[in-house]
Amino acid sequence: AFLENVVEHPVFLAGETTTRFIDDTKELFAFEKRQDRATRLLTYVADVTVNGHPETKGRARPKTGAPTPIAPVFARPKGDVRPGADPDEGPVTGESERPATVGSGEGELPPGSRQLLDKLGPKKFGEWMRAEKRVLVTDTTMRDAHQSLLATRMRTIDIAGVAGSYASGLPQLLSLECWGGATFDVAMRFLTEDPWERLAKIREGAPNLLLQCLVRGSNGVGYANYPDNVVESFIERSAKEGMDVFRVFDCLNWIENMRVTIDAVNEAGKLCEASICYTADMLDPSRAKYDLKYYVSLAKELEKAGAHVLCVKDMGGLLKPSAAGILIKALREEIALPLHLHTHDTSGISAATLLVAIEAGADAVDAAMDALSGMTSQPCLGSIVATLKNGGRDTGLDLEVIRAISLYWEAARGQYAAFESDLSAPASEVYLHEMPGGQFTNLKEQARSMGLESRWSEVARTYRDVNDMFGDVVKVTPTSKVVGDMALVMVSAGLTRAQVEDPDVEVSFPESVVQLMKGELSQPPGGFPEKIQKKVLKGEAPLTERAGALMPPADFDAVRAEVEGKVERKVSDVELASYLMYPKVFVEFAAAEKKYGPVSSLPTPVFFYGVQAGEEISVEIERGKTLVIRCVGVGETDEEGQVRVFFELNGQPRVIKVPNRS
Ligand code: BTN
Ligand code: 3PY
Ligand code: ZN
Repeated sequence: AFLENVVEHPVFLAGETTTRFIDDTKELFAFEKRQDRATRLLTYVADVTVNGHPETKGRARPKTGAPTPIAPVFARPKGDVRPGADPDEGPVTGESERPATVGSGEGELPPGSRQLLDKLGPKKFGEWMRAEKRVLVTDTTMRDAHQSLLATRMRTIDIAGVAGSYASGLPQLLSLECWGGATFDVAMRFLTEDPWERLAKIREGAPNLLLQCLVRGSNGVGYANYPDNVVESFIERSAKEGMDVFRVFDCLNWIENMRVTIDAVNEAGKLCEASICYTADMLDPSRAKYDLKYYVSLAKELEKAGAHVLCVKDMGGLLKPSAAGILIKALREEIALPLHLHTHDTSGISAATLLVAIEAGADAVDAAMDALSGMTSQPCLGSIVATLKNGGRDTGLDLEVIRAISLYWEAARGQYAAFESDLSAPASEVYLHEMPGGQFTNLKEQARSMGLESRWSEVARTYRDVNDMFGDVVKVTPTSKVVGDMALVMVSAGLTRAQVEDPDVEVSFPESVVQLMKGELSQPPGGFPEKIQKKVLKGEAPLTERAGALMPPADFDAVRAEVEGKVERKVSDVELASYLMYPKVFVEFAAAEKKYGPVSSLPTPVFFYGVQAGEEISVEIERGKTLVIRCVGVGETDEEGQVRVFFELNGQPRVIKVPNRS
């Protein structure tokens, strides 16, 4: 095993070994871990085969015979010698042979937005965006689309598996939104995956496209403020690992809560896209606090704060076409930054919003690949591109490529039937509750699990009541989660807004509501309504300053020692970053990873449902290292409650015993 480690080591392979190679290369001694990986993976496959996956239990199953997603390969400059690139043989996945760099040479990827950012730097890149005639397009499929349609459950193998197709087929894209938001937490918590591994794999597949992530200002990729140096180090680390564009927002549009992040993105030399979150209805005089002046003044402040791009982030899909036209036109006149519009199609009208915004001068728009677009997700990318084709603002994107990539996503989506919502039509109800797209399906699910399924319209109405009771707030993670938590408590306890506000009615508020009212997430201009805040905080004084600024900075060495104690091994810098964001989730993820090995490399149907007797799968656990796993049979449960699962691993018989927990 030691020799195997030596001859397979990249330094050895590159012929760059020195006399200190063996002494200095500690991973050469990691054979115990290497040998174990296959056994651990077999243990997982056996377990999920016998017990199922907790996340899919009792839920819809993918259709039998659902197709496997196969990433399309597009014609490249000649000289493409990747195995399987023969067009007569149909599409193949050839990611492993992808060149690590782009350039104009034969067989290499066409240069894209990433090369342009490298060349121009972030400030000039922003100027380029603003001067560009084409409508620039960000594809959100890898982040917001599955966050909004499939509860963020899309796995790395399905996401990164198509990155190379984008790189070769759609080099005109502005960016791939593929990371941050809820993906960070969900990857570890529900998918037993390392979010940093996802980033690395997408980065490798698409070295010519900008990668974009979503950051909740001082709430990082979490649900409340972190110490400033934790947010700073998170941004710095993400940039080092390959992130290019940071879309930064605050859940109450409080710019003080965004500055640390904006500064860190600038410090890292990356593109800072600061957001104004759109809420209410700009044209409704009864909610005058969110009028045109409000948004324009936020935009001006963000421009001053160091943004390179301004994002109009319509997380609820509340921006109506008429308002979009007025807003974009005004922003174009009042600030010099390029404008990037993000919306959701919950109402069914978002394509009209995009088109009016484009008419009014929007520089860039977000859309999702057809198969993952619409409803609570983004507008349909292919249709937007087709609509703009041959006009003055043609996106330059290839519709045939879009169709091929969308077919991939259609097949990928088919594997996640367990996470589909029952939403089957657009809903103007969104103008009542104003829930963000990413929350809508989740809250519906939460309501169902509490037995409130048949009372959804009450939940929606109550959600709005909570909004009004909290002072008519911006609703986006994490504030949206708080409003949702409160609404569910009220509906299930049969409490009205008047009762909740009544000092004489005893209410047990969810912890998230207490945190919100204390000011641990963010603060609205002028504070929260005093009456409800007093009742929630039971006399405790709320914060008047930014929560993150009051926290002592994390002592990174001490935190590292702490996590290494918990997981009983050294941790890498990215693992430390994960722990700083999600201490408990990371430790549990590390334990699951230790027990089950690299489960992220399992095909999705196997990850969620295991294998059947007679089935054979191949699993690439690292580049060029593939395990062939065949399930020979599954035994009966013995007196001790154990089940034997019989495998062949690369042709060798193996028996794995797992407890029957079902
Ligand atoms: C974790 O602890 O974070 C991940 C838990 C994974 C549990 C696995 S999933 C397949 C199998 N079925 C179960 O019920 N448990 C294991
Ligand atoms: C998130 O914060 O995850 C969002 O998608 C907000 O829109
Ligand atoms: Zn969104």
